[in-house]
Amino acid sequence: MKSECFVILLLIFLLEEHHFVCANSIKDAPQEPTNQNAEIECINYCFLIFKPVLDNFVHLKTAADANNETRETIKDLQSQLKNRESEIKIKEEAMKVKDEQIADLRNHIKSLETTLSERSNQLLECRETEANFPDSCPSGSPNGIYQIKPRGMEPFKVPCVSSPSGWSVILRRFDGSENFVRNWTDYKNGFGNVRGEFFIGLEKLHRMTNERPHELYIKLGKVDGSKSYAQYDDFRIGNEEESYELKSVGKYSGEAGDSLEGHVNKKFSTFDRDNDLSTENCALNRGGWWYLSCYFSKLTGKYYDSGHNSSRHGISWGSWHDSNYTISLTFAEMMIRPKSL
Ligand SMILES: [Ca+2]
Repeated sequence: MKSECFVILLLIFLLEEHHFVCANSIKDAPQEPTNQNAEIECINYCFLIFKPVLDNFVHLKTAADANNETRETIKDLQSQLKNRESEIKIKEEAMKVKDEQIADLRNHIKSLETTLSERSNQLLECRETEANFPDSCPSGSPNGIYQIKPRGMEPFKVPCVSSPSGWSVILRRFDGSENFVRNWTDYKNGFGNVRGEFFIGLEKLHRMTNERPHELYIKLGKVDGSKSYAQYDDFRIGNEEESYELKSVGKYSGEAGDSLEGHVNKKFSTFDRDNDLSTENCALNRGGWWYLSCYFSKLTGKYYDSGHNSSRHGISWGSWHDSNYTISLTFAEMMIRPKSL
């Protein structure tokens, strides 16, 4: 604004000065017609003098306008920056609040985890409490491996079947993966894998069947795919001092015929413990069983994929294969359950 005033004053001054010069020139010059030419020359002279000044003025004016625009822009940007700073500050406050909330939640989660861990330990302790194991396979439960605790015994695992319901598998043969020609100690304690071929053990059978009356269910299969079964309503085993004698099988029912009644009151024999009635050892090359001299059945014989063994070492249930003991069954399962079910 100051520069504009200065330019205007300068112009006024120059106009006055040149008007005086031109006037003197005209006055000193001869009159008509040279008087008119001198006036034109004066105007041209004035134009030449004023034009750079005017150009400079325009340039200064343009620069001043641009400067003003820049100032406005800077002012606007400063205002926007201030707004942004305010927004950032608000967001920082909000983030601080959120951080505090997250810290609170983390503490809460940690507290819950501690509580959960304590509850899990309590639950584990409860599960490990003897009273929480069923004393036999639970009725109506799906097939699977269950931990049971018959009265007066430590808990142990046993396969339970759902159909028929509530039965515990005590012996299983189906692929020959387990060796059944084993000594007395193995038959006493049990062997094999409860998820595969196995025998539960005579000591457990004795204690389970003496604690409560048990039924016995036997499933059989041949290499041709045919199946059959035999059931007994009072299965009971003596103790070790009695050589795990087969005390009772009860009443037979089923389709495979009765090949176990003849073994009642017979002691258990293995290749290293000959309790049978034969002058020889019936358990040689065969698994342990309640041999007499020697057997009507033996579900602990050797496994033959062919379903046949001429030495009669295989798995047998005589009444189902016309006492042809060269036939060897390819499937056998013994199951028990308490009679009160
Ligand atoms: Ca003998």
